[in-house]
Amino acid sequence: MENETDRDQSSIATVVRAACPHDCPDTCAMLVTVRRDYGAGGRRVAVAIEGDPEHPTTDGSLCTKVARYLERTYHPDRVLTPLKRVGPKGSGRFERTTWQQALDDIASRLGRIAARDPERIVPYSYAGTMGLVQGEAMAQRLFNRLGASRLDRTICASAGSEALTYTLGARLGTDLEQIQNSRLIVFWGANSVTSNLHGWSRAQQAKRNGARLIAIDPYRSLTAEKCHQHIAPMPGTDGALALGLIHVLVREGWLDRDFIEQHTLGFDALAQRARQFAPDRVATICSIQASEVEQLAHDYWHTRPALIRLNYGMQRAHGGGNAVRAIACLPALAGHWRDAAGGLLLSSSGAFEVDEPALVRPDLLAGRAPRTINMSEIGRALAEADPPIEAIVVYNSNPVAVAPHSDSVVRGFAREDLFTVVLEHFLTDTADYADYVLPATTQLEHLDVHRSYGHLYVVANNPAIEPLGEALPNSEIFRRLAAQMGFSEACFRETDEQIAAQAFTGRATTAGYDWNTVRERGWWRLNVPTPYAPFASGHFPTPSGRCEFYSERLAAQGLEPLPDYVAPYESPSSAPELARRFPLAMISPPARNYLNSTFVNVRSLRDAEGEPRLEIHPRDAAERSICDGDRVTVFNDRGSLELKARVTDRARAGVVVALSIWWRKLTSDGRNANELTHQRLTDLGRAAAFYDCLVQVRPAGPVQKAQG
Ligand SMILES: Nc1nc2c(c(=O)[nH]1)N[C@H]1C(S)=C(S)[C@@H](COP(=O)(O)OP(=O)(O)OC[C@H]3O[C@@H](n4cnc5c(=O)[nH]c(N)nc54)[C@H](O)[C@@H]3O)O[C@H]1N2
Ligand SMILES: Nc1nc2c(c(=O)[nH]1)N[C@H]1C(S)=C(S)[C@@H](COP(=O)(O)OP(=O)(O)OC[C@H]3O[C@@H](n4cnc5c(=O)[nH]c(N)nc54)[C@H](O)[C@@H]3O)O[C@H]1N2
Ligand SMILES: [Mo]
Repeated sequence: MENETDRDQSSIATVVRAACPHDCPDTCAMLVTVRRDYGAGGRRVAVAIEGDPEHPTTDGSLCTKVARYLERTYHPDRVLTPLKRVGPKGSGRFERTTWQQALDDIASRLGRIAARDPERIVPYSYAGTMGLVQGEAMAQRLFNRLGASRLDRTICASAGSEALTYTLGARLGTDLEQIQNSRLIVFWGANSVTSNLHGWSRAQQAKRNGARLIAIDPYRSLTAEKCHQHIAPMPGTDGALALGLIHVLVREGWLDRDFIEQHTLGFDALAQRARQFAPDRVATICSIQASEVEQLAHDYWHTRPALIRLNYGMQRAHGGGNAVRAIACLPALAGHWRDAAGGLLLSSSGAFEVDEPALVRPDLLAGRAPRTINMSEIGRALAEADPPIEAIVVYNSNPVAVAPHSDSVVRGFAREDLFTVVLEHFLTDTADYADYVLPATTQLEHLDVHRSYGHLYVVANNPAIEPLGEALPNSEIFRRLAAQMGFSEACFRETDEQIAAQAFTGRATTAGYDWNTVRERGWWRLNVPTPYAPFASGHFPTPSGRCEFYSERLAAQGLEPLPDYVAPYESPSSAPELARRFPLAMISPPARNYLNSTFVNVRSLRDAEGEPRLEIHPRDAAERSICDGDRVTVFNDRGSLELKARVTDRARAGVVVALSIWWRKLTSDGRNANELTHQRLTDLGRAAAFYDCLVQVRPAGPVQKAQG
């Protein structure tokens, strides 16, 4: 691959095929240009990064964040040696230590706890990398072997995922590569300009071809502002809106009766349920116009192909699961699955037949069934779990910044009797509470293989450079820890190559998967037809083989079997007393230049984002004597934080928007939006309800003091 004959040149360029590791539906194929630096002992140096122009969905472009991946990798603040705590928890004071000392101590501490009760050890991880090798493989093997508590990974998508599974049978949807052929695209709780750029560019193509674009979002997001129409319901009311649309479709007979007859279950019951959701009532619940409901139903029936680009932003409220269920009924009712460019896309990850047992080896549990800790309730679990949590091992996540109800999360991580190990690139808000920080490699320094939740390609990641400093891949850290703990099973000696080679089952959609071919080529389209129209002729992978409006499986659990409207925990109708004191609904969706809390410490991106702000509608601002640029205090019974007000009608009246997720330690008051969020869970999927949060706002600082 490399031509190194000309040693007179200080460096010779080669191109390495890589994958973007981040939690985003686009999972881009990347090309990393590498030179050998003979001045530095011949080490490889990454000098450029770009999107693979040949990969159909990446199409040669990266987002602004990942275009800065070199700045992140070579960041002067990278943790490059193991660190041991010397200051109080949270102070971020560490001294350098050796791998041997760190692994010795960690293994003996975990070993002593495990000898008494392994469930007192808890892993905490999410999607810092989406890779199947550096994600859960070696890590879960170790935790399964130990018999540690299991982690319910609910912080993002589980309400919507379970809703799809109950309704459609799996996380499947429209092929992203068809979006440009749609005539109507509804962005429902989806800020694609920010969170799905490569889907958005196809939507723009559709727009140029005459398609109509509609956004459903309480906030005029970067996406909503570019759509032809913007419907702005109150957060957490989407279930009512969807049932209102079903009401109109049924009332008008705008129904694909053949599709309903052949491929759905429970139509009569659903129609009956929808009768309760006349547009007038829906308008009141959502705080929109009844005519918006009527018009949207009309357009949805009369325009074909019609695609709903649903995204996870709308399921972060109490009723998020039921809302996704109601919305997922729409394409079957109107027959839009018949068109490859119609239907609905929330996730495509179910199309990848990942060989979970080979990767995470549940057999190592040897019949034990350890308890499960819900990651969205980590604050409460660290305080109340019985038996108590004595050790937590964090990797691929930054819970102190991203988990709800910071006050309880911080108190939990501050426990002096908690033994905390954090595998990280940087001293994040969470790493500051660690007893040991272990330096992890970035995507340029390790090997991995990726599926996607937006497109239908496996993407390979070849290491572009050697690990910086003493950093090691997650897989290698867990491998060494397993060896140190004396675990001799052969799976703990498997190489990253061997894990990548076993990642998929090699049956059905992944038949023909061959790691060596994929790593050379960079990416590989699943063994599915082109275009892929998963439900064009039914074949829903539910127990009945139909799109289940009515779900026996939900009924069997004593849950509501039909989609219903479940009001937010915190809203004027469901909590009137609370809403009197805290009348504004706060949402905190991702800022464009960050990826959750990743990239917040990259200077150029933080400069682009400015400072933490609260967007507030002019009417709500005027009522509180708040002017644009003022510092404001945002508060509820859980806490308060200070932000800079931006008075703008981007936030609809009654809603305030704090784009996120800031590092607490990089804000003026050391807090972020999760100071105000709570740990109550969604109706399905046991997920966090970040956007179900009432607050009050007042001018901050001297003004407030002067008023007494
Ligand atoms: N640049 C960037 N891209 C990202 C991320 C990032 O942090 N930054 N995060 C990644 C991750 S982990 C995820 S899960 C996805 C998230 O991406 P999306 O699924 O698009 O979700 P959000 O950005 O949370 O919310 C999308 C939109 O939903 C709106 N919204 C909030 N509440 C409601 C509601 O109740 N109803 C409706 N209809 N709309 C609502 C928000 O105002 C927002 O504009 O993006 C991924 N991509
Ligand atoms: N208020 C509010 N809170 C939210 C959200 C919101 O919209 N509003 N969004 C929620 C959502 S959708 C999500 S998905 C979660 C995201 O929560 P997390 O999954 O915790 O995501 P990040 O904050 O990006 O943190 C990932 C961390 O993993 C590290 N990392 C990356 N790659 C590697 C690696 O290879 N090895 C190791 N050891 N570490 C690595 C990064 O440096 C980073 O610090 O946050 C949730 N929290
Ligand atoms: Mo997420």
